[in-house]
This record gives sequence, C-alpha cells and structure tokens, in this order.
Amino acid sequence: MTNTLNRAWTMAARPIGEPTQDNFAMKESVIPAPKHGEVLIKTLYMSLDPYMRGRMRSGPSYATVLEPGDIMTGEVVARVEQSESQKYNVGDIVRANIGWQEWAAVGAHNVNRVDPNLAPISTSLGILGMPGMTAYFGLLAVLKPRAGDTLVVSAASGAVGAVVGQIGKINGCEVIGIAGTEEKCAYLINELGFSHGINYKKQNVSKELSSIAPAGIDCYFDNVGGPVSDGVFENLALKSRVAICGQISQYNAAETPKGPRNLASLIRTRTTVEGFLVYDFVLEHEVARSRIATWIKEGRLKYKEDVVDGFENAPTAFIGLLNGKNFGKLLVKVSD
Ligand code: NAP
Ligand code: FER
Repeated sequence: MTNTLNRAWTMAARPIGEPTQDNFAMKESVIPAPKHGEVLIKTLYMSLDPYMRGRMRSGPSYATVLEPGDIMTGEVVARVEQSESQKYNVGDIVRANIGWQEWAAVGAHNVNRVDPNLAPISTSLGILGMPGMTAYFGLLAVLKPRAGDTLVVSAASGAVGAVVGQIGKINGCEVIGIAGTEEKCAYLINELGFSHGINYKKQNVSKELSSIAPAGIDCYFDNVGGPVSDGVFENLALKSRVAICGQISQYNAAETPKGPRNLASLIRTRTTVEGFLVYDFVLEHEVARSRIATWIKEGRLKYKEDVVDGFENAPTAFIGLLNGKNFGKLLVKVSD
C-alpha cells in the first residue's frame, strides 16, 4: 500500500446553536493493520444524517454522546482491502459504523455485507439503509395507514420523507408533502406522484391543508416539528395518528423549547401521537430491505441522492443538511 495516511473528522468542540467549521477538526493517523478476525476497510461513501447533531449535544439519548476529540459518528459503505477473517474477501462491499473516517480495521462481526447486485451500493446508506427502514416502519408499523387515508409528510423530499410518501401511495393514500423550496415541491408532484406539495417557506401550511384536505389529515409523519407541525396539528382528522420521527427544526436550538403548545385539539380528534426509533424494528429490517428493493426494480419507488465530492467537505455538507441545502439523501463520496 503506497498511501499510509488515514484521515478522520472529529468533534473539536460541542456546538451551541448552529454548528460551524470550528466545531470540527481533521485528525490524521496511520492506516491501521487488521488483527486476526478483522478486516481493513476503505470508505467509498459516507452517510450524513440529522441524528448526528443529537450526538454532538450533551443530555439524555438512546445512544452515547460524543465528547470533544471523538470521531464524528456515522455509517459508511466501504470495500474490504485486507481480510484477516474467513467471512470476507478482498473486494467485498460492506456497511460499517466507523464514523467520519477514510479507513478502519474492524471485527468482521461489526460489518454488514452489501449486495452490489441489489442496487447501486450508495443506496445501502439511503433508501435500502437506515433512512429507508425509518420510512418503512414509521409508516407501516407506527402510522398503519388505510387505503383512502390522507397522509402528510414533512421534509418530504428528503431521504426519509420521499420514501414515506411513495410507500403511502403504494398503500392507497392521498399524499401531501411539505418541503422548503419550489423545486422540491415540483419534484414531489411531478416525479414522485404526490397529490400536493406545500412550500412551508412561502405558503401558510395550516391554510393550505384546510383547503386541500377539508375532511382533515388521517396520518402525519413528522420529520421536522416546530411551526410546520403546528400547521398540520391544526388540521388533524378524527382518530388521526401522528408518528414523531424527527424534529429537525429544533436540532440547532441552543435550548430545547418548552412545549408542546397546541395539543388541546387532540382531545376533540382523539389523536394518537407516537415516537419511534428505526432500531425498534431491527429484526425485521431484512424483510423491509428486500421489499423496498423489489419496489425499486418494479419502478414503484424512486430515490434521489445528493452526493458531495470529497472527504474534506463533510462538515460543510453536514451544516447544510440542517438548513435544507440538500436535495435527496446526503452522501459524501470519499473514494472511487
Ligand atoms: P433529509 O430530509 O434528507 O434532510 C433534512 C431536511 O430537513 C432538509 O433538507 C430540510 O428540507 C429539512 N429541514 C431542515 N430544517 C428545517 C426546518 N427548520 N423546518 C422544516 N424542515 C427543515 O433528512 P432525513 O435523513 O430524511 O431525516 C429526516 C428526519 O427524520 C430528521 O428529523 C431525522 O432526525 C429523522 N430520522 C429519525 C429516525 C428515527 O429513528 N426516529 C431515523 C432517521 C431519521 P426542506 O428544504 O424541505 O426544509
Ligand atoms: C434521529 C433523530 C433523533 C435519530 C434518532 C434520534 C436514528 C434519537 C434521539 C434521542 O435519543 O434523543 O434522526 O435517528
């Protein structure tokens, strides 16, 4: 191996409010040698996801929070470059939680094989990976829509939202997407077949919903919280269901706002609100992955990736994700 340099992005300091470049630092080290039972992997694509902002925050979490100097959390799709395990050969493609890093030596039991024949390998971090599983289970296991239901999804053009809306359509829902630009809303309608797109930066969400769906919203898949969700909550139907998937509008808040504020109407509507984590359904992920792969092959599910070139650009791309700069699943291309 001619190159011996490994690079990693660490959290240099805990952000207060919106992260800046100063919250990240590049750390260099020597590419590690795999021990018995390990594989040496080289990152091809790295996933950037909103949950990473939560890991940078101190306080209660389902997962361990980062301390200054720690490598940023994250999943990559990588190629096996050396193998000291009988389970993997050089050239195999795998997924692994090695963080924002170019190389790593990891135990073979800590990587997951990716089938390159199923779909392009980048999808194992998107529609066939964690965000796709989130959409599938948040919709089908938490919201449980019935044919004819009106389904609203926020951050609708994103990695999770776009899959939610399309699986909603497959299940006979009328789908309304909420997103932050005209271009994203046009994509929802023209490419993904949603019935309506609401641009929350230009339109009044509550008013639009009351004219589009006067009988009310049966299912709301909430990715954002904040004012967008206030507008949806004002339009919920009798016996409606809300899945709390994410609250991205709050992730950069220096202090968690007090609330919720407008829950009184849920008494009248008998609404059920349920939070969930994608990992709650881990035993069923493989079934979901193969169903989603089939829908992609049949042309019933489309996906869009936003690929940023270059490991060095990861912090900028991540800061942009929390501001809606991405259009589709955000990935960093690290190596060919
Ligand atoms: P994404 O939608 O691909 O990207 C994030 C999008 O959020 C941005 O592009 C932006 O789109 C929107 N956004 C940012 N700030 C906003 C604000 N203030 N108000 C409204 N929208 C805002 O990200 P993703 O990976 O699919 O994740 C979507 C949500 O699912 C996140 O909240 C994430 O934390 C959550 N999630 C939860 C789980 C779980 O297990 N519960 C698992 C995965 C993801 P616009 O241009 O449309 O504003
Ligand atoms: C996410 C947002 C929040 C996510 C997990 C969480 C896996 C969990 C938050 C917590 O433990 O407080 O996108 O994805």
